Amino acid sequence: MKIGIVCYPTFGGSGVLATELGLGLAKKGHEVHFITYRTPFRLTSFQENVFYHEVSDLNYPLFEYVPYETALASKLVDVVMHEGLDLLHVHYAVPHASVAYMAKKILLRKKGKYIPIVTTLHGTDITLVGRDPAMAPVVSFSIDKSDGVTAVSHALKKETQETFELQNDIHVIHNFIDLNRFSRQNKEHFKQAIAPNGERIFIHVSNFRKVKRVGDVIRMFALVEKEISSTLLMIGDGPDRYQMEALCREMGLCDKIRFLGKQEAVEELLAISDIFVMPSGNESFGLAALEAMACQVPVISSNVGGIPEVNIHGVTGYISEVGDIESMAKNALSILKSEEELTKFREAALKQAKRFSINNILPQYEDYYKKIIETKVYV
Ligand code: GMT
Repeated sequence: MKIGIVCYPTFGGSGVLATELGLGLAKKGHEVHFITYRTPFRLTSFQENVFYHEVSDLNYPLFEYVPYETALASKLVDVVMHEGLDLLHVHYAVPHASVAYMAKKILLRKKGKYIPIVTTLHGTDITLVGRDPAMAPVVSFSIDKSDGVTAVSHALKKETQETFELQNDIHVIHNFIDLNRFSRQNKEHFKQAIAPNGERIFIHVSNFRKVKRVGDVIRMFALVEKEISSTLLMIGDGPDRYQMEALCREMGLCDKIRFLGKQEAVEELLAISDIFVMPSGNESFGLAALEAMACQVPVISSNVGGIPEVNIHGVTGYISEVGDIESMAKNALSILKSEEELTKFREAALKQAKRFSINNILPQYEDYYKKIIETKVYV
């Protein structure tokens, strides 16, 4: 198949998943065209069957904001026509679903070309941004006008159906992981540098937005640290980082907490970690938690959205109510009470991660594409 992929090229989970999906499809012989405003950050090297089309940034003194949607829709028309695409798969509904619908209509009317659209809902495109009255009418309309809609968890499917009155069905395809890349490698020298006195290593990876409740990571860590000598690695960057660094200073934890910023090889940091912390206020799946589990790191998380579909309470880690840092700290300590207990959780985390292996999930997308292409409904 010739597949066009539209996504955000940044560090967010939807962009990561879209890029890994495209690369995985290309490896299986499909031709994949990424269409976005910057090279997706995991698209690091040349790969056969992979093409990248940059959406031009048409700046004009009149514009306070460059009309990206118009430029993207025009680019989609161009790429679909000239590359002969069979399907467009757009990741994150806002604004990609409505832009794809616009391109589809133009192609049909002007060129007589039918292009099916699959929209994947990732989370905040529904739970935060999409449901906002400023966006909702367009988001719900364009989801309904997609030929196929997938959601990354059952929880997100349910929430989408509760939020909008949709006619369209939603098919659940979970996030996936490449177990060749995300595995527990031996990085003992690295561990020595970070935890020279055998401290336990906690890790948090996110884009430091409000929804991630990064302050809860620090506060729960402060409770744990009173009991067990530990260090905390903070990976990623975003709007809350300044505030979080200030919180560490206020709490006198600067020597225990390291802010490492955005990291490409996050698997190397996961490989030396003992506990992954994800206290999010909203999380449709929790790809970062899955990456940790694949590296045999048990997860201490909140219980929102799709997290319980990934992190099994008492088996791969623990889940607590949002904001309950006492429970999170208690759970972390219970995993770390002995080496045997930690090993038990590590093994279970890996076993669970294997369920979400790219080898199991990618064929679900291929089957879904085939079904959508065959259905050809002129909506
Ligand atoms: O909020 C983020 O972490 C980024 C966001 C995105 O769309 O880029 O991630 C969402 O999509 C991921 C991939 O499907 C999911 O694993 C994350 O759970 C989801 N984030 C939220 O729902 C907050």
